[in-house]
Amino acid sequence: MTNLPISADLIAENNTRLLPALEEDYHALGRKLTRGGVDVDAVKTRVAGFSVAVPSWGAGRGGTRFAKFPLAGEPTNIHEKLEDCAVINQLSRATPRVSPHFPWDKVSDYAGLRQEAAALGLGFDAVNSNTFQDQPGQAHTYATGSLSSTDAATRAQAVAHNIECIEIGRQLGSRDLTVWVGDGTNFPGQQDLGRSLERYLDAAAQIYAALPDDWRMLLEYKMFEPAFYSSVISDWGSSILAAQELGPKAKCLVDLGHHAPNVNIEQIVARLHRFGKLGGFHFNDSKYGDDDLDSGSINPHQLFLVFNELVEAELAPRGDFRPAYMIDQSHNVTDPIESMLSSAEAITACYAKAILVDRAALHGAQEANDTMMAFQALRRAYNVDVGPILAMARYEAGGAIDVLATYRASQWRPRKAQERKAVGLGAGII
Ligand code: AOS
Ligand code: ZN
Ligand code: ZN
Repeated sequence: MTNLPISADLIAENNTRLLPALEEDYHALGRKLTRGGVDVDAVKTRVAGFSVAVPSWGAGRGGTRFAKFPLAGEPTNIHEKLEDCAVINQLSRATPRVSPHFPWDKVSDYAGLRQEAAALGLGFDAVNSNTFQDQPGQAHTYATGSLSSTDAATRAQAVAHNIECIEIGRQLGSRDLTVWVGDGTNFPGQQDLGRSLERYLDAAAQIYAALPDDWRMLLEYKMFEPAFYSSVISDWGSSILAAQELGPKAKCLVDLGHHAPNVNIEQIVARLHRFGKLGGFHFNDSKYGDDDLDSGSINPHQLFLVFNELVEAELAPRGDFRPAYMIDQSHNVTDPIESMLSSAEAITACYAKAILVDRAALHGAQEANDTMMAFQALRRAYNVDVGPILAMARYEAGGAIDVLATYRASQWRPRKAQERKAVGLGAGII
């Protein structure tokens, strides 16, 4: 039995007010799309089937290395984080799974946690391990590396933690382990660049060996930070080479903020898919580095082009193509619930626009080397305001037509500010 956090009456009240205008806009868009041979209801059905996971840590306020400004009423533990994630899903109907992070989300009863999530209408997505921070009472420090450490006992500890994450994930109903390591160096000569990768591969193989048959290990790459001279898994090349060496259950994970500025990420997506190694995505946006800004807030066109490749991949799947989509953002100056509502909408909108691309026209123009018409096939779809399709899909699924207005009307955060204990440094990432 589900027990959703926002009053169904409040959602209904808001929707009743907004429905006449939405119906008008939806039908007007439907008529326009029909002229191009597109059935708006069919697009809506595909949009309704799309979902993206939210990260448990994203429910808390993020920060920078300079400061973190907690928000009154933000969650301080996994139970409160789940409640907030349930609000996001109840209103958006697009985020039914939470991606947990260990040991941050550690509890004594994982079967109980799974039930608690289910009662809130949520399941669990990829489990994230953490060997980029030391934990209280930990025997060996990760100060100079984890899976690639020169110290065998440190590597063994990092491997054991990842295997524990798999075990926890099994109890939660997850099927993916995401591994991101901060391992790397700050000085030329600090470590042997070849041997550190060798040690990483050896440790990663031990984790891989512990994966259940239907699980995948997602290797997240990142160019720099926390290491500023070299990172062990710095780019998609390192990630795919490692994934190929580990085996078929190892895949690559693309975080949009983990590349050098202006890198053609959509091309990376196409490359990874070509080799059956596209495993997952962390959505965010960036201006300078791994800024973890809200999806689509800086470069929505890039997000659309990424989805254009993902739709191409859907049409020509290789192996078990089931990308794990997750929002990975740091909400430093907004209410995290509002940011994730807005981001889920931005991400889904880009998926909808990519569906609208006239594939026959695009492929025909590509074959004929008609550059302008190929570009126009993308441009036409990008220019469509798909808002009414998303809103109608949400409405029909029981969500809110206007997610932010309904959230604000619910007074969720002010109420939680009264009920929840003060956060200290809070639950978000720094
Ligand atoms: C780090 O930069 C990566 O994006 C991780 O995916 C994630 O943000 C981290 O595991 C949470 O701290
Ligand atoms: Zn990430
Ligand atoms: Zn990141």
